[in-house]
Amino acid sequence: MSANQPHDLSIKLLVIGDSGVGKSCLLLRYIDDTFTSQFTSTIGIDFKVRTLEVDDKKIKCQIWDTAGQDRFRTITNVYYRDAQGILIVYDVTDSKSFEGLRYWIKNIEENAPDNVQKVLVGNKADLLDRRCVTKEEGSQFAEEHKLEFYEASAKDNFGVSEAFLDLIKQVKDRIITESVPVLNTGSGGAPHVRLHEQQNQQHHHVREESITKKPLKHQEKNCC
Ligand SMILES: Nc1nc2c(ncn2[C@@H]2O[C@H](COP(=O)(O)OP(=O)(O)OP(=O)(O)O)[C@@H](O)[C@H]2O)c(=O)[nH]1
Ligand SMILES: [Mg+2]
Repeated sequence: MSANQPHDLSIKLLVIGDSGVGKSCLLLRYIDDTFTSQFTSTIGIDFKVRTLEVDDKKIKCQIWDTAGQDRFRTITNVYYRDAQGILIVYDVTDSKSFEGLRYWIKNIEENAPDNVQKVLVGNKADLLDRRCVTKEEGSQFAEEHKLEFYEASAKDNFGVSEAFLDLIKQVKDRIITESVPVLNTGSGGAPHVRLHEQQNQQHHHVREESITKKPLKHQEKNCC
């Protein structure tokens, strides 16, 4: 499905974690189904768009790929504000990136909306002989912080679409069940999403009207 197709919901996701854990590669795998072993550290911030259908809803996902390097942290902090879902990534072969998770969780608490959805990803799980963070450690951290957890490999392509899809579903379900203010105040992402939903409801309403007109015409035809 192309990114420019009409959609029911438009959501913003953020990918965060230390430099080199594979954030850009996970996104590249999810959007373009490709992988590169070259390390081109992200400068500032980048984003990609994917539109997909989940439970009969067409969802346009704008996914922001942040730079893990310390020098960009002030820039990336700004993007938390509009995020409805966050993918937090560490590298299972790098214990420092696992320890760094505490920093990222704190950063979310300080900068992101309270109701932001989160998923934890332990990437590079293909590197069996270099692993130094066990699956149990990852899973325990996730449990402590009430996060869904996936081990993944952008390289060997496992766990990637599962993690993104889980996050997208969580965001979609929250938007649909939660009562979000209808007016776009210009400050956050959620009202924007609500606006899209509203437009879509109007669209449905128009369609309903055209359906109800049909039997009327039919009756008129019959009676004359
Ligand atoms: N073996 C293996 N290597 C990976 C995987 N994902 C990423 N890499 C490699 O890890 C390095 C860093 O990947 P990036 O995606 O650029 O890392 P990043 O988190 O975006 O880094 P910053 O942009 O600096 O924050 C690259 O050399 C990738 O090829 C994976 O699943 N398995
Ligand atoms: Mg990157």
